[in-house]
Amino acid sequence: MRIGVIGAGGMGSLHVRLLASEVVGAELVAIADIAVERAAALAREVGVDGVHGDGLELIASADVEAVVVASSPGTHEVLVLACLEAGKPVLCEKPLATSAAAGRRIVEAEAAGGGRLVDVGFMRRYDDGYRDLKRRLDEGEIGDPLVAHCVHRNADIPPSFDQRLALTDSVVHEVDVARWLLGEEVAAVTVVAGRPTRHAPNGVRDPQVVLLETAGGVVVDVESFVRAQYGYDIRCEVVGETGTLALPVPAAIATGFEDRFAQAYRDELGAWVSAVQGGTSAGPGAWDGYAASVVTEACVRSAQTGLRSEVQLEPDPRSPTRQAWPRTGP
Ligand code: ISE
Repeated sequence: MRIGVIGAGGMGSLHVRLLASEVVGAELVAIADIAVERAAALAREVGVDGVHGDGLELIASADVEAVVVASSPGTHEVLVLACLEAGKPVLCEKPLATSAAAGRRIVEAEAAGGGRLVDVGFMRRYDDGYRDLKRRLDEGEIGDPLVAHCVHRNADIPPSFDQRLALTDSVVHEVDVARWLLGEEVAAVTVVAGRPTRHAPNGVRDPQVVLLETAGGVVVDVESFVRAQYGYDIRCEVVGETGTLALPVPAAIATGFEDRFAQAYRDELGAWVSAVQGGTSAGPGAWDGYAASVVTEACVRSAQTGLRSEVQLEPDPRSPTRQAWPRTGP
């Protein structure tokens, strides 16, 4: 499958290097970046001929059959909508869009087109540890889930990171994990911040704890700590009626998400290519990206007000009669 990647920064480079050498069925044919010289340098590195300074030009190229969007989140909506207009499958890095309204526009545009074309880069669904946890949960090993405890610690984050990004770009992973593991939508959120670290980025309440309440009553607490200094530490435990399940404890603390989730990123791309080639869909789609954006917007509101914030999802246009929640699966 001839693939173009939009974005030659950190995430785009990660996808380019995997697609160029480790993903069966993928033929990388083009790279785009607004800093075209950055796209050209990456293209030279992996031996790709197609170089563009405009993602829309890459999408329009007849040589590109499918697109990975890994540019800045503010560009995602226009690029994903262009892929839908062109009828080209797209894997869009999280978050799908920078607002719930933008995510909704993508959901509606895809529904209007009649087919599934959008996948979203919630790659933890491809991590072996999370997949094993979900399998055992679904098999009923611990009875009904009641509570979950999540830890999401970054050693450090870019200076541009602000309070909103801590929720919409970082905690958004646990929002998707909660929806996917539990098969339910999130109905309400509460953000609580205690003593900040002296290393906190400007205006970021770091660490902070996010309480997610699912439509079925499960409470998920998420510790978000974006300047933890010591390493990249991801934990997840689900407590059920008869026991508990947790991610395996890694032998060593990772330095960053690229190494902690190297297998997940590779398998995410492989599953996407295989699904598109087979005419099916693999993982999290536009609805999951939209739902996560609605939840993280509620988190931003709760962080501002200090109050519990309810989540209001509009009905799924693909299945108007289906309740927005509880839903099972993506
Ligand atoms: C980053 O964008 C990612 O997606 C990482 O998986 C996450 O751990 C990090 O907090 C985000 O900033």
